[in-house]
Amino acid sequence: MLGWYGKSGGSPRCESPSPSSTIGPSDPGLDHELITNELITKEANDMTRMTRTLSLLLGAVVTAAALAAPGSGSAATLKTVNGTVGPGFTIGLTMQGKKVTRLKAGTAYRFVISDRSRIHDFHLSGPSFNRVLTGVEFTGTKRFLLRLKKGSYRFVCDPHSGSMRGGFLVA
Ligand SMILES: [Cu+2]
Repeated sequence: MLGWYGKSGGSPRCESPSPSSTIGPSDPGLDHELITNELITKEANDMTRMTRTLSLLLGAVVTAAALAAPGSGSAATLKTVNGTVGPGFTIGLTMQGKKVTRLKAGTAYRFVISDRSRIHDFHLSGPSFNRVLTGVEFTGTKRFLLRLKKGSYRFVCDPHSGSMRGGFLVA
């Protein structure tokens, strides 16, 4: 029925819409990339365009990614890590509702940090990475695109680092 139209064998398959190719240049000196909300929006637009262009090729892949990260919207290939601090004396990092203990090295994750208190901050550090993602005075949500290298990472609220702390492994 499909005849020549359905003939297969000629089209190279795209294994995956590699996030690294759309996020930025792979500068060997840049182990960590930090991209602001605005750039994520721009990237999402690019992704939408690319997805439309390659929709025939990538259809199956995009569906799989959407299943893996429900609710992540247009940047369906990115996994979201949710960080929260406050309003009580709590700090945590979860992915799809589960506590984060391990992430993949070299993979880009979207970190969405919700800071619900003016007395806490969210400070993430690890191998050659050290950044206060949300400051003490700040309340609200900030988004970061992070690609982390192997190692042990910790996050703390600096004013209360004795009790408000956690960590995860990147491998
Ligand atoms: Cu605190």
